[in-house]
Amino acid sequence: MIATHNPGKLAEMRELLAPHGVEAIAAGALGLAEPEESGDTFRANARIKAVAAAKAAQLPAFADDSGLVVDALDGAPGILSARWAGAAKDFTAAMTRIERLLAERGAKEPSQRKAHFVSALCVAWPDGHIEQVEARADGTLVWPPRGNAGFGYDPMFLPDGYTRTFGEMTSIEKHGLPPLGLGLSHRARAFVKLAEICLG
Ligand code: ITT
Repeated sequence: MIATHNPGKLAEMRELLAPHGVEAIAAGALGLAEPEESGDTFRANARIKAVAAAKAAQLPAFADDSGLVVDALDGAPGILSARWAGAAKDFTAAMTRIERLLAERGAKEPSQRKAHFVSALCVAWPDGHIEQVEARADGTLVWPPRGNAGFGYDPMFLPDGYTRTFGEMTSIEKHGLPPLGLGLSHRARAFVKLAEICLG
Protein backbone atom coordinates (compact mmCIF):
# COMPACT_ATOMS: atom_id res chain seq x y z
CA MET A 1 0.00 0.00 0.00
CA ILE A 2 1.07 3.60 -0.55
CA ALA A 3 1.09 5.36 2.79
CA THR A 4 0.40 8.94 1.74
CA HIS A 5 -2.62 11.22 1.91
CA ASN A 6 -1.12 13.66 -0.61
CA PRO A 7 -2.74 13.11 -4.04
CA GLY A 8 0.26 14.57 -5.91
CA LYS A 9 2.67 12.20 -4.25
CA LEU A 10 0.27 9.28 -4.60
CA ALA A 11 0.15 9.72 -8.39
CA GLU A 12 3.94 9.89 -8.62
CA MET A 13 4.51 6.89 -6.35
CA ARG A 14 1.98 4.86 -8.36
CA GLU A 15 3.71 5.80 -11.60
CA LEU A 16 7.10 4.83 -10.19
CA LEU A 17 5.82 1.40 -9.10
CA ALA A 18 3.83 0.65 -12.28
CA PRO A 19 6.74 -0.47 -14.54
CA HIS A 20 7.61 -3.04 -11.87
CA GLY A 21 4.14 -4.55 -12.06
CA VAL A 22 3.39 -3.52 -8.47
CA GLU A 23 -0.21 -2.53 -7.83
CA ALA A 24 -0.87 -0.48 -4.75
CA ILE A 25 -3.83 0.72 -2.76
CA ALA A 26 -3.72 4.14 -1.10
CA ALA A 27 -3.80 4.70 2.66
CA GLY A 28 -6.76 7.04 2.19
CA ALA A 29 -8.76 4.36 0.36
CA LEU A 30 -8.32 2.07 3.37
CA GLY A 31 -9.41 4.87 5.68
CA LEU A 32 -6.12 4.82 7.58
CA ALA A 33 -5.48 7.74 9.90
CA GLU A 34 -2.44 9.97 9.33
CA PRO A 35 0.17 9.35 12.04
CA GLU A 36 1.79 12.31 13.78
CA GLU A 37 5.03 13.17 11.99
CA SER A 38 7.04 13.69 15.15
CA GLY A 39 10.50 12.94 13.73
CA ASP A 40 13.11 15.63 13.19
CA THR A 41 14.42 14.27 9.88
CA PHE A 42 12.82 13.31 6.57
CA ARG A 43 14.09 9.79 7.16
CA ALA A 44 12.49 9.48 10.59
CA ASN A 45 9.13 10.75 9.36
CA ALA A 46 9.10 8.42 6.34
CA ARG A 47 9.70 5.55 8.73
CA ILE A 48 6.91 6.65 11.08
CA LYS A 49 4.43 6.74 8.19
CA ALA A 50 5.48 3.41 6.64
CA VAL A 51 5.60 1.51 9.93
CA ALA A 52 2.23 2.85 11.10
CA ALA A 53 0.57 1.93 7.80
CA ALA A 54 2.12 -1.54 7.59
CA LYS A 55 0.95 -2.29 11.12
CA ALA A 56 -2.56 -0.95 10.60
CA ALA A 57 -3.17 -2.56 7.20
CA GLN A 58 -1.02 -5.69 7.59
CA LEU A 59 0.40 -4.97 4.14
CA PRO A 60 3.85 -3.84 2.95
CA ALA A 61 3.66 -0.05 3.09
CA PHE A 62 5.55 2.48 0.99
CA ALA A 63 5.92 6.01 2.40
CA ASP A 64 7.62 9.23 1.31
CA ASP A 65 8.64 12.14 3.47
CA SER A 66 9.85 15.05 1.45
CA GLY A 67 10.26 18.78 1.33
CA LEU A 68 11.97 21.84 -0.01
CA VAL A 69 15.22 22.96 1.62
CA VAL A 70 16.16 26.60 0.87
CA ASP A 71 19.81 27.49 1.46
CA ALA A 72 19.21 31.20 2.19
CA LEU A 73 16.53 30.29 4.74
CA ASP A 74 18.84 28.00 6.71
CA GLY A 75 17.08 24.94 5.31
CA ALA A 76 13.46 26.07 5.84
CA PRO A 77 10.78 24.99 5.22
CA GLY A 78 12.48 21.52 5.17
CA ILE A 79 10.52 18.93 7.13
CA LEU A 80 7.85 21.60 7.71
CA SER A 81 7.16 21.99 3.96
CA ALA A 82 3.61 20.62 4.18
CA ARG A 83 2.86 22.64 7.33
CA TRP A 84 3.85 25.94 5.67
CA ALA A 85 0.81 25.47 3.42
CA GLY A 86 -1.50 25.34 6.45
CA ALA A 87 -4.68 23.38 6.93
CA ALA A 88 -6.02 24.70 3.62
CA LYS A 89 -2.96 23.24 1.82
CA ASP A 90 -2.43 26.59 0.16
CA PHE A 91 0.90 26.27 -1.64
CA THR A 92 0.51 29.65 -3.33
CA ALA A 93 0.62 31.11 0.18
CA ALA A 94 3.58 28.88 1.13
CA MET A 95 5.53 29.91 -1.99
CA THR A 96 4.68 33.57 -1.34
CA ARG A 97 6.02 33.23 2.19
CA ILE A 98 9.30 31.82 0.86
CA GLU A 99 9.56 34.64 -1.67
CA ARG A 100 8.89 37.26 1.00
CA LEU A 101 11.63 35.82 3.22
CA LEU A 102 14.05 35.69 0.29
CA ALA A 103 13.22 39.32 -0.58
CA GLU A 104 13.82 40.36 3.05
CA ARG A 105 17.28 38.83 2.75
CA GLY A 106 17.91 40.57 -0.59
CA ALA A 107 18.19 37.21 -2.37
CA LYS A 108 17.66 38.29 -5.98
CA GLU A 109 20.47 36.56 -7.87
CA PRO A 110 20.01 32.89 -8.82
CA SER A 111 23.15 32.04 -6.81
CA GLN A 112 21.38 33.38 -3.68
CA ARG A 113 18.24 31.35 -4.40
CA LYS A 114 19.58 27.81 -4.36
CA ALA A 115 17.32 25.09 -2.98
CA HIS A 116 16.88 21.36 -3.13
CA PHE A 117 14.04 18.92 -2.76
CA VAL A 118 14.60 15.87 -0.58
CA SER A 119 12.69 12.60 -0.73
CA ALA A 120 13.11 9.97 1.96
CA LEU A 121 11.39 6.74 1.01
CA CYS A 122 10.66 3.87 3.35
CA VAL A 123 9.05 0.49 2.81
CA ALA A 124 7.89 -1.30 5.96
CA TRP A 125 6.60 -4.88 6.12
CA PRO A 126 4.10 -6.13 8.71
CA ASP A 127 6.84 -8.36 10.19
CA GLY A 128 8.87 -5.26 11.13
CA HIS A 129 11.43 -5.35 8.30
CA ILE A 130 12.13 -1.93 6.76
CA GLU A 131 14.19 -0.49 3.91
CA GLN A 132 15.02 3.21 3.65
CA VAL A 133 16.65 5.44 1.04
CA GLU A 134 16.98 9.18 0.45
CA ALA A 135 17.85 11.43 -2.50
CA ARG A 136 17.76 15.08 -3.54
CA ALA A 137 17.25 17.24 -6.59
CA ASP A 138 19.09 20.55 -6.78
CA GLY A 139 17.80 23.75 -8.31
CA THR A 140 17.04 27.45 -8.05
CA LEU A 141 13.86 29.20 -6.92
CA VAL A 142 12.17 31.46 -9.48
CA TRP A 143 9.54 34.14 -9.02
CA PRO A 144 6.77 34.36 -10.10
CA PRO A 145 5.87 30.66 -10.00
CA ARG A 146 5.61 29.02 -13.44
CA GLY A 147 3.36 26.19 -14.61
CA ASN A 148 0.38 24.27 -13.31
CA ALA A 149 1.73 20.73 -13.46
CA GLY A 150 2.92 18.73 -10.47
CA PHE A 151 2.03 19.85 -6.95
CA GLY A 152 3.29 21.74 -3.92
CA TYR A 153 6.32 23.92 -4.59
CA ASP A 154 6.89 22.66 -8.16
CA PRO A 155 6.05 25.98 -9.91
CA MET A 156 8.92 27.84 -8.25
CA PHE A 157 11.56 25.10 -8.56
CA LEU A 158 13.86 25.23 -11.56
CA PRO A 159 16.01 22.09 -11.56
CA ASP A 160 19.71 22.61 -12.34
CA GLY A 161 20.46 22.31 -16.05
CA TYR A 162 16.87 22.99 -17.19
CA THR A 163 14.95 26.06 -18.36
CA ARG A 164 11.51 24.90 -17.21
CA THR A 165 10.29 24.53 -13.64
CA PHE A 166 8.91 21.25 -12.31
CA GLY A 167 5.52 22.99 -12.63
CA GLU A 168 6.09 23.32 -16.38
CA MET A 169 7.23 19.73 -16.91
CA THR A 170 5.17 16.68 -17.77
CA SER A 171 5.08 13.92 -15.18
CA ILE A 172 7.40 11.88 -17.40
CA GLU A 173 9.93 14.72 -17.52
CA LYS A 174 9.75 15.30 -13.77
CA HIS A 175 9.95 11.76 -12.50
CA GLY A 176 9.85 9.30 -15.41
CA LEU A 177 12.58 6.68 -15.27
CA PRO A 178 14.57 5.38 -18.25
CA PRO A 179 13.62 4.57 -20.96
CA LEU A 180 10.70 7.03 -20.55
CA GLY A 181 12.49 9.83 -18.70
CA LEU A 182 15.75 10.80 -17.01
CA GLY A 183 14.76 10.20 -13.40
CA LEU A 184 15.17 13.89 -12.60
CA SER A 185 13.22 14.45 -9.40
CA HIS A 186 14.28 13.72 -5.83
CA ARG A 187 11.52 11.08 -5.60
CA ALA A 188 12.58 9.38 -8.85
CA ARG A 189 16.22 9.32 -7.73
CA ALA A 190 15.32 7.85 -4.35
CA PHE A 191 13.03 5.32 -6.01
CA VAL A 192 15.86 4.02 -8.21
CA LYS A 193 17.80 3.18 -5.04
CA LEU A 194 14.75 1.60 -3.42
CA ALA A 195 13.97 -0.48 -6.50
CA GLU A 196 17.53 -1.84 -6.51
CA ILE A 197 17.04 -3.04 -2.95
CA CYS A 198 13.43 -4.22 -3.06
CA LEU A 199 12.48 -4.97 -6.65
CA GLY A 200 15.66 -6.37 -8.17
P1 ITT B 1 1.86 12.53 3.46
O1 ITT B 1 2.60 12.80 4.74
O2 ITT B 1 0.48 12.01 3.65
O3 ITT B 1 2.67 11.71 2.49
P2 ITT B 1 2.31 15.37 3.05
O4 ITT B 1 1.94 16.32 1.96
O5 ITT B 1 1.96 15.76 4.46
O6 ITT B 1 1.66 13.96 2.70
P3 ITT B 1 5.11 15.56 3.68
O7 ITT B 1 4.89 15.69 5.14
O8 ITT B 1 6.24 14.68 3.22
O9 ITT B 1 3.82 15.04 2.92
O10 ITT B 1 5.29 17.01 3.10
C1 ITT B 1 6.04 17.23 1.97
C2 ITT B 1 5.63 18.53 1.33
O11 ITT B 1 6.76 18.99 0.55
C3 ITT B 1 4.50 18.32 0.37
O12 ITT B 1 3.27 18.62 0.95
C4 ITT B 1 4.85 19.27 -0.77
O13 ITT B 1 4.35 20.51 -0.53
C5 ITT B 1 6.37 19.38 -0.71
N1 ITT B 1 6.90 18.51 -1.75
C6 ITT B 1 7.42 17.27 -1.60
N2 ITT B 1 7.74 16.74 -2.79
C7 ITT B 1 7.41 17.67 -3.70
C8 ITT B 1 7.49 17.70 -5.09
O14 ITT B 1 7.92 16.66 -5.80
N3 ITT B 1 7.07 18.80 -5.71
C9 ITT B 1 6.59 19.85 -5.02
N4 ITT B 1 6.47 19.90 -3.70
C10 ITT B 1 6.89 18.81 -3.03
